[in-house]
This record gives sequence, structure tokens and C-alpha cells, in this order.
Amino acid sequence: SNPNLQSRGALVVLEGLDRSGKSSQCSEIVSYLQSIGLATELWRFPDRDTAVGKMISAYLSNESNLDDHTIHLLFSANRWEKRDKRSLMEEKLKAGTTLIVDRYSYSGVAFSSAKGLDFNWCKVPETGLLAPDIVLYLDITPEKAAERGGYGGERYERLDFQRKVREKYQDLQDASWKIVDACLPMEEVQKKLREHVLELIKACQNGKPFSHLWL
Ligand code: NYM
Ligand code: MG
Repeated sequence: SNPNLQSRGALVVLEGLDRSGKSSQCSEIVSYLQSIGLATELWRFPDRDTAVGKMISAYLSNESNLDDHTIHLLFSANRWEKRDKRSLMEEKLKAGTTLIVDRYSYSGVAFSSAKGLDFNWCKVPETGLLAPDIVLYLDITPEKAAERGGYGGERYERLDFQRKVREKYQDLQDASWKIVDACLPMEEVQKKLREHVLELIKACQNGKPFSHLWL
């Protein structure tokens, strides 16, 4: 049989600036898909529970300082380590589970290149990871994001820096991206995301082939 025509789950990535509403929307989509009987899991990067994730977490909370290249590679390693000898991500998808992923390689490139690291250099360590079937970008200006109760105390959560990150996100957009206005009422954002995801899940059930970064 043609492996390209195997039914599978969808790899859905949500991206956006801090305070764009990604995490809430991710949980919402997962609950919705599960409620209609679709096998779905919520993943997030950084995954702060792994050994590498703990180093990332310490860096983000300013408990440690790392060279910009070093932390970039740790974020990337945090995605690669989820493979752990086999590709857990691919196995889940092949088993029919849809993965809703809160941040992925695009955050890696956008945040590090916003610091001044070379954009193409930032993309290299992500090469060969599974490419998402769709990137749902929750678009918000940093000013509007900051109005939402302001930022927490983590590194990167500053207006001037978020402005640069938004520009880098714009340079990363490709055909797999859907831009959703994050300032619409929550229910409307929710509705748009659900529509995109349901259509995609159908395509994946019909055997949409996998692809890898960078398309
Ligand atoms: N971040 C996240 C990166 O700089 N590179 C990455 O590869 C990823 C996945 O971590 N400000 C940054 C973006 C966020 C911060 O993420 C923590 P979150 O979603 O706020 O926990
Ligand atoms: Mg954050």
C-alpha cells in the first residue's frame, strides 16, 4: 500500500507573540476536538519538564545567563529530544492522534533572530523536524498584547523586543500559515481556528503526506 495515503492525525501549530492568547486557544481546541470524539493531545514548546527544558526555564526566569547561540540550540534540542530514539510525534500522528502544539520552530527562529542572530543560521538546527500541516498565527500588535494585563517577569516580555519578534514572524510566513486576528472577540477567534483545524483533519484522514522543515 502507498504509505502516503495512510490516514493520520494533523500536526497543528499555534504561534504568536506573548499574550496573544495561544495557550487559552490551544486548550480550547483540544477540548473541542476531544468532545467530538477526535483523538487529540496538547503539546507545547518549550517543554519545561525535560532536562533541557529545565535549563531553558532557568534562562527564561533570569536564574541563569547563556550565550544567545547556546540558548537557541537548547530550544531546538528541546524539540529534537522529543524524538527520543524514535519520532514520538510521528508515531502519534500515524496512530491517528491530532497534536495541537503551542509554539514550535517558528518561535525558535523569531525570538533568536530578533536578538540579532542570523536568520538563516537560526533555521538550520530545525531542519529535518516534522513540518506542521498548518500554522495558526494569532496576530496582535505588541501594544495590544501588553494591554492584556501586561507581561509577566520572563525574559523577552518587553514591548520593544516583541516588536522585533513580530517582524521576524512576518518573514517566516509560508503557504501553511493562516493569520487570525487575535483581537477579535474570543469566540470568533475560536470559531475561525476550529474551522481551519476541522478542514485540515479531514485532509489528514484522507492521507495528506508528511513534510519536513524547511519546506
Ligand atoms: N521561545 C519559545 C523561544 O525563544 N524559542 C523557542 O524555540 C520557543 C519554543 O520562550 N517568550 C520563547 C518564547 C516565549 C518563551 O514560551 C516562553 P511560553 O510559550 O511563554 O511558555
Ligand atoms: Mg510567555
